[in-house]
Amino acid sequence: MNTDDYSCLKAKLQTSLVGRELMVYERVLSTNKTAYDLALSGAEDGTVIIADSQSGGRGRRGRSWSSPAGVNLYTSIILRPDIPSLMAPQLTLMSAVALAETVALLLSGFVDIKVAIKWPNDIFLQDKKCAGILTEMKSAGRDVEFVVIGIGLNLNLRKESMDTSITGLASSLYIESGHEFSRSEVAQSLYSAIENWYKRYLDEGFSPVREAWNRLSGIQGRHVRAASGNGYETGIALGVDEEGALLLEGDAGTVVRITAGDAIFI
Ligand code: BT5
Repeated sequence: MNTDDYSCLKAKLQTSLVGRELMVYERVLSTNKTAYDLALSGAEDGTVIIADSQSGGRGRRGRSWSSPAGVNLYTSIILRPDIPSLMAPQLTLMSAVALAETVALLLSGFVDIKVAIKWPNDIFLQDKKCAGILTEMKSAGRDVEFVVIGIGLNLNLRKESMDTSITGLASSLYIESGHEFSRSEVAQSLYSAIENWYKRYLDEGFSPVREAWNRLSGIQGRHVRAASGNGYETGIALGVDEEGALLLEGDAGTVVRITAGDAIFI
């Protein structure tokens, strides 16, 4: 399996923005890096990069993303929204909602399994991670010049070929459902979902994204420990606020806003 998987994708896309420019590579260091470089040289809003494999797939904070060939989806989308840079994290939450809904729809015909978003950007199936999002941004003054939304989704990855560093932590749609998915069809659904949510976000603002994220995360009311600055904050999660920060209510009733880092249920 190689880039041929994606040979008909362009013709089948049902989007008007996301994927109107589509570049498919056999192997890159990181689709986010390729997309970022292309955006710097003026690539247009909605440009999409896909790779069959990545030699240096990136996670957040210097972590890596295991990216073997032939089985998973690795894609980055360039968006040029007219919003302040401070609001850019909302696009990560928007993408997580689109991704979670896509995964739920794909699995719905095969298994009855809960798809959950884990703060801020992981998609979990049965307590194992099947997808992650890395958003990178360039600002122009106080506004966004462009963002690159990078998505890694484990599709047909088998347990026995999983990188040892993620065995026990990771899953794939195949592992959970016993069904193989067409990468091209999954990409097509994902780009439609992202485009629909993106248009809604630009028209209606963050509120509908926030409502969907809170519902899909199941985080509200849970006891959470979240990284904050150099330490940790613990509290009951109230959900994400209007700007996309996670709100935790501590024992003394004070509410803390978490804008980055990881969170775990305790
Ligand atoms: C993420 O980071 O979850 C963001 C991952 C984004 C990957 C995409 S692929 C296309 C685009 N191009 C890139 O170079 N990146 C993006 P983070 O929350 O930091 O999680 C990273 C952690 O997830 C690692 O430290 C591992 O524990 C785990 N992990 C690594 N590879 C994985 C995989 N394939 N499936 C599940 N978990 C994985």
